[in-house]
Amino acid sequence: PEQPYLDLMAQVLGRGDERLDRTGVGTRSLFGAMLRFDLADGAAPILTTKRVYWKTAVKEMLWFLTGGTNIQPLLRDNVRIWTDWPLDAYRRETGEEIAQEEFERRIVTDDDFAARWGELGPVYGKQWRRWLGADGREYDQIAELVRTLRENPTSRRMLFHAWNVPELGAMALPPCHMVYQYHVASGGRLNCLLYQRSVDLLLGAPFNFVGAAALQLMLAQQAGLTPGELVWVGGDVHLYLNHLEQAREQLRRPPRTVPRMRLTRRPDTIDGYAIGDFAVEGYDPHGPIKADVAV
Ligand code: THF
Repeated sequence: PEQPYLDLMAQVLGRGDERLDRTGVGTRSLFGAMLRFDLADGAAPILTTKRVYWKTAVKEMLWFLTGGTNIQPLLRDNVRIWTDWPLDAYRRETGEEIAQEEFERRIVTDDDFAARWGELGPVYGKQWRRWLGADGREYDQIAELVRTLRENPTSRRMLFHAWNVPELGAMALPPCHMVYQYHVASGGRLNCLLYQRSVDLLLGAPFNFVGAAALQLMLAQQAGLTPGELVWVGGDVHLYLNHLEQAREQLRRPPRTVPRMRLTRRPDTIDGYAIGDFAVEGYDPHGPIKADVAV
């Protein structure tokens, strides 16, 4: 099940178009790709060819669902994958060469500091739960989705979107995983199609698969459905030039048995989940592969 991911990685490595990107690091890039993960019987898209910190990815998804856009709760939960963008802004604007650990410590312990420097702008959580309409109302796309999954599962409008055009400029980073569309197949299987416009194939994609699958499990449970397929579509799929060695290393590793992920409890609402409600079994990956994230 992760072989198509590895094949895509090999394609990007072998015939990706080399170009300079926004971050200045440079990438090899291919445009347009699809991967399909069958989540039936608990199968989880957690890669085995390197250790994926699946709890971090699930915590990130739970944070999106809270509607939050400040990194303070993430850091309090020991999730550091969003620190680089606020840290970069802090260093740029103050000229202070603060260490990442010190910056994170101040975000965690000082609410005023967190309010000023930990904010990412109107990113995922805001758009998913509180999209501000031209009518001044806030729209909760997730609550609406759960309602439709329950009441009108043949709908072709079951989706939520984060690409809020007028607010893009205020975001620390415009959304990468932009649209999640859902589909209920016969037998009550819940399928998801995730469209991701920009894909950091080595570091980001493995997290995005896990986050999307976790969300699919929660939505299915809330709507009385069972998880079906996760269809992932990538736009600009790239490997950063400082990730090529890591990609080659990963491609040398044979995939292992697919792990399972399940929910251990059924909360009353989509807002009731916590990291302890997720159990992963049979996860026996190869070792981690270290790489720097491009900011
Ligand atoms: N920007 C870039 N360049 N790549 C991305 O993947 C990315 N994201 C989010 C926003 N901007 C992005 C941030 N997500 C890691 C994982 C996901 C991230 C950012 C960083 C990361 O460093 N993972 C390491 C360590 C994990 C850990 O320490 O817990 C790993 O080995 O997986 C994609 O949505």
